[in-house]
Amino acid sequence: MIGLATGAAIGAEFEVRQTGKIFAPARLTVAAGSVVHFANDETFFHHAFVETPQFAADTGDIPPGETRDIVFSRAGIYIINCAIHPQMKMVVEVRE
Ligand SMILES: [Cu+2]
Repeated sequence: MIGLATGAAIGAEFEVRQTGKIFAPARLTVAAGSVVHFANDETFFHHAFVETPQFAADTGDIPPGETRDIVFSRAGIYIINCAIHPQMKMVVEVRE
């Protein structure tokens, strides 16, 4: 169950591409417990992270052509940033 933007079941998987120095899609709605795969389609590093009082996660550097996962365990609306490209942002809405 990859790539669906809405209607997630618990434990569903989603994919975000990092390409053209953007996250695609720019917004994703998932159920709590879902895993999001962050795939780097480019020839340089990306690095996705989220830091809020209620939830934080960090993929570390993602080499070209590789994928790192974040499990969104807690409901909320989170801005995902790239530590390397400050202009790169997306929103993940996590529902109960
Ligand atoms: Cu980046």
